[in-house]
Amino acid sequence: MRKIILIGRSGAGKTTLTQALKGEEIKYHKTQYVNYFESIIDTPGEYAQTHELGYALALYSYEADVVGLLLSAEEPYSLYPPNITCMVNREVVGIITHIDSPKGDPERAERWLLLSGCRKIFRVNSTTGEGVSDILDYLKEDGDAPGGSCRNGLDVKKQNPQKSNK
Ligand SMILES: Nc1nc2c(ncn2[C@@H]2O[C@H](COP(=O)(O)OP(=O)(O)OP(=O)(O)O)[C@@H](O)[C@H]2O)c(=O)[nH]1
Ligand SMILES: [Mg+2]
Repeated sequence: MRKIILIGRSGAGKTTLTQALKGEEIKYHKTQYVNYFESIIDTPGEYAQTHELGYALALYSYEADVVGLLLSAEEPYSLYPPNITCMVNREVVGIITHIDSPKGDPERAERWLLLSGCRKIFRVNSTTGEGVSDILDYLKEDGDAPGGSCRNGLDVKKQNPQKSNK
């Protein structure tokens, strides 16, 4: 399983998505510091919203294989400047959350993320799990078992035990 770092403003849904990817019960928890799991790095929204703290995100991105920029479908404005993805030498994907919200506009969020430089964009409702398996499939590497989740922060069971975890 490739490791993904989840970045986005407070309330974008990083922790909820983390729980959904890990197959855990969805339970609100305010992120106070960077939570580092085997395959997921969940960051506090304030790090993305505060210039000085943003440097920490740049450093943590080097610990990941993929950077996930979250944007709620409800957000009228994007936190991400145009072409921000070129700032890191990692794959950067866009993740639209709250796609179930009646106030939301996933198409608008997609336009913001494309403008930021994201080539691949996922749409999720983390509370029901809709779209979450697409992200899991994307993160999977050769040798990872089909289906499953990043249970308890551990990788999905490997079919090939010789292959080391990332
Ligand atoms: N309807 C719906 N609610 C969501 C979705 N994702 C997250 N939420 C809700 O949005 C709220 C904030 O979600 P969090 O996952 O805590 O947001 P966060 O990005 O981790 O926020 P910080 O920890 O403050 O950075 C919670 O009440 C979630 O239940 C979604 O896709 N759909
Ligand atoms: Mg959080």
